[in-house]
Amino acid sequence: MSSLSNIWWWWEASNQKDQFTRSLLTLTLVVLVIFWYAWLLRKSRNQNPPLPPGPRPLPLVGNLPFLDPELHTYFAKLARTYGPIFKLQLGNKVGVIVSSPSLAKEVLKDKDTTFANRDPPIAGRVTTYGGIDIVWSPYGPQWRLLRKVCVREMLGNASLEAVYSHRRHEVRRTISYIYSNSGSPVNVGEQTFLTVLNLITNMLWGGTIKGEKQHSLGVEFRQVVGEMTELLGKPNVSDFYPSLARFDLQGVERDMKALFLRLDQIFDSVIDHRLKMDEQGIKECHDFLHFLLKLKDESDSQTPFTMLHLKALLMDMVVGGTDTTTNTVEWAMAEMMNKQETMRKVQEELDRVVGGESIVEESHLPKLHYLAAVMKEVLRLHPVLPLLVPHCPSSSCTVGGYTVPKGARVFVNVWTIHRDPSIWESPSTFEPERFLNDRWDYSGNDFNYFPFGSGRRICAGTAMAERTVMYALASLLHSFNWSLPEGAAEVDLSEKFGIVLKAATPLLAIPTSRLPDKALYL
Ligand code: HEM
Ligand SMILES: *[C@@H]1O[C@H](CO)[C@@H](O)[C@H](O)[C@H]1NC(C)=O
Ligand SMILES: *[C@@H]1O[C@H](CO)[C@@H](O)[C@H](O)[C@H]1NC(C)=O
Ligand SMILES: CC(=O)N[C@H]1CO[C@H](CO)[C@@H](O)[C@@H]1O
Repeated sequence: MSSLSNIWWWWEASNQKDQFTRSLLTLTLVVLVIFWYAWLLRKSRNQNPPLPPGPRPLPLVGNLPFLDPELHTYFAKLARTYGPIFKLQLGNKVGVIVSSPSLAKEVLKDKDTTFANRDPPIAGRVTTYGGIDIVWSPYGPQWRLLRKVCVREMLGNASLEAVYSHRRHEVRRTISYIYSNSGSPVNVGEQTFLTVLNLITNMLWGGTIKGEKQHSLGVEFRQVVGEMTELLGKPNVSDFYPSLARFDLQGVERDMKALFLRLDQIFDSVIDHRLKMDEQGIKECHDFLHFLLKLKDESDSQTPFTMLHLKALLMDMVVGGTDTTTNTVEWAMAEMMNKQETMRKVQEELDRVVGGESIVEESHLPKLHYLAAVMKEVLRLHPVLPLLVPHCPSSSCTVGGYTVPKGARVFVNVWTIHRDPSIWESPSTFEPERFLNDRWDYSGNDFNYFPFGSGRRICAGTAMAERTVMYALASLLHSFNWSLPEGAAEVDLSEKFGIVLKAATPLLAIPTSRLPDKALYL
């Protein structure tokens, strides 16, 4: 007590009474401090419910040093140790990884409104004019407007139907190109990417760019989009230490900006060209760009739609639509190269439904049940967004009995769920037959199978993805037999994680024509 009494050094004790009061005050203070401390302890212990379990973080860096770039398999491994919900301390941010159907349902359905938010990484913000697009906008009226515009004017059934001729034109052009290369190896991913890109840009701005220029633009796009999705998937210091972001230590912002500027210039030149065409009264193109420009001119200030919003939407369609579709087609072809009997069954179905004397049309697609099962099985084994797009709760809430703090980055590991042996029989075998019974769909109602996500943030392009993947696969397999180059015994099916899951080795396969009438290839 004597050393504690020293805190009263400024209160000169001149008599006994003063000394007594002083001791009494000291005692009261000590008791108060003890109570306060006990209260704090109780509060922290009662931090109810607690945060999810997880590997012990190091001071300052947390679990970052141990992060494996193949995030989906790394997360799957940790889930085996820590359970279906676990936490990683990623610098200043908390990452929460969910890997069971019931917890996925809690996040994407029961607490959908809370989790329908995003925390855009630097790379995402740079490429989308500050995160003002559909993918990265927070849940709210702005996001709703953008999403509605895209679904109604471009990605819905009716609009898709209206521009079938564009898709047909591009797919036929690719088939004819592959035909002219019969017998030599074709890079399946590259050809598909060019087709899908042309198909999407055609839907976006019609025939504004044509011919030779279109091809060189396509090659450039593929490179830029590929690099972008790779950067988007890479964990980066600036994201985990927002206070360090302005130093851009790894140069992500710089690299991404350079890529972004190349696309931005392309958009600018297309828009310029269109505005000039409109001025000169050259024929009106009723495409998506036309609609967006009109929307911009009529925009009210409550939920604004500016030139930047317009370009951000173009970016979403180009970046979100191409790599995803392409990789699904490439995975399907790769899996079938290793399982010829599946490929033969698809071709038999095509011969039955389409026949050998005509070409595949989109109207055939609803009758191709076996091919649909192949696509579903590919999306099960290789969901192109294996962790969806990270969600971010707008307030702290409870999931699976644990607290998920506001602002956490929530990854739903759909890849793990799609390979869970308690749900799927021999989960790592490619077996389209399991989807023949029509029990599974990907509308987001089933939390055992949701390659497009679920809830408010479910993929906006599902209808288009489905059509494009089916149409491309049907045309490739109806027109050609495919074999591996001399010396290649099997296709390497290992995966490489960006934000998009790609084949680690690009698929090269040799086409030979299988339709007797050469006119069907022109
Ligand atoms: C096989 C092809 C595709 C797959 C597997 C796929 C899957 C997904 C997934 C898993 C999400 C995230 C859902 C979530 O956050 O929980 C997503 C979001 C999105 N996708 Fe797709 N997608 C595909 C193709 C497309 C296409 C072709 C387009 C458009 C042209 C598109 C546009 C979008 C957009 C705009 C979002 C953001 C939605 C939002 O945040 O509100 N996707 N997609
Ligand atoms: C769009 O078409 C697909 C099949 O062609 C159908 O299953 C789906 O219900 C349609 N969606 C709407 C909104 O009409
Ligand atoms: C295509 O492959 C199948 C099965 O391998 C074979 O029976 C058929 O003759 C091939 N078609 C042509 C035109 O080579
Ligand atoms: C954790 C990490 O280092 N992530 C990546 C950040 O971005 C650069 C590229 O700009 C990558 O090389 C790093 O691997």
